[in-house]
Amino acid sequence: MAQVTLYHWEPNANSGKPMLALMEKGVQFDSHYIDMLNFDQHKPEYLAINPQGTIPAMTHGTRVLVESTAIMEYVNAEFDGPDLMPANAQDRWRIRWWMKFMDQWLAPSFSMFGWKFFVGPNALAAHGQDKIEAQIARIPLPERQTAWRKAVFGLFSEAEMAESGRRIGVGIQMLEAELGKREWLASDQYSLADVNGFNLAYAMPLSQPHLANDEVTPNIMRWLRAIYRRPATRECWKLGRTPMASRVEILEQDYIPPRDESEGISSGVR
Ligand SMILES: N[C@@H](CCC(=O)N[C@@H](CS)C(=O)NCC(=O)O)C(=O)O
Repeated sequence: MAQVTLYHWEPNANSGKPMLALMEKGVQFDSHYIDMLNFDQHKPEYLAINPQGTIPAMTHGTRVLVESTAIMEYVNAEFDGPDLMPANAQDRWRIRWWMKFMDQWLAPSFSMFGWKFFVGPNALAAHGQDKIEAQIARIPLPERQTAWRKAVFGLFSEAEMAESGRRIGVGIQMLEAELGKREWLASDQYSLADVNGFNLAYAMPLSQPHLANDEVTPNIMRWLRAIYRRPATRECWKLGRTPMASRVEILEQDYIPPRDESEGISSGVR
């Protein structure tokens, strides 16, 4: 079989999605850790793989694949192992509906909190202002330059943060309602929608403790714990290198109580 290499950061969010799909399918792959806070994603070696300078990317033989959700679909279709897209057309529609909702609506909102409270301050502390300016100038995509500037220099507006907070609240309610209908998010079997959703939402009990806990979102908590317990998920988290990897351990607790609204938002990293 042609060699598979996954270029990824921590095993969460966009990097975690293809990683967990590969692990669930039992595909052997080379893990190539890209240290996002060290700007590895903008270095020539990686730009030769993905000229856009974003992670993740995957190579399979001579094929180069980008876009985390599209990579997951490739992995599911290309390799043996459990099918993560059921045959039923309505289930497939629902899986793709949820993946689109999470990618376009929910993930950018979570991301804004993570970049404001973790990525920006940590990168600034590690590199200093002058070096960061030079790093940002090397970023190929203008929209990623803007995201970095806002994160590093604290330029996300109050209105942007409030809108992201609103979207997260709505998204959590929608997830809770959907998971009240069935065991898994989008079909009666574990699917790519669950892989996608877990990587986005696993830290919610830490980052939004007042919105996601055993009192107000019991279905979300059941679902997160079920995915956390899967052997494939455990294998993914072994590839983490920062303290983020230990945040997922909150799901080892059998009960997570409601907490104050002001608690936790600084942990919402992705
Ligand atoms: N839509 C893309 C988004 C890729 C993306 O923007 N990834 C972020 C990390 S989650 C990234 O590469 N950030 C690094 C940077 O902007 O320098 C996907 O799903 O793969």
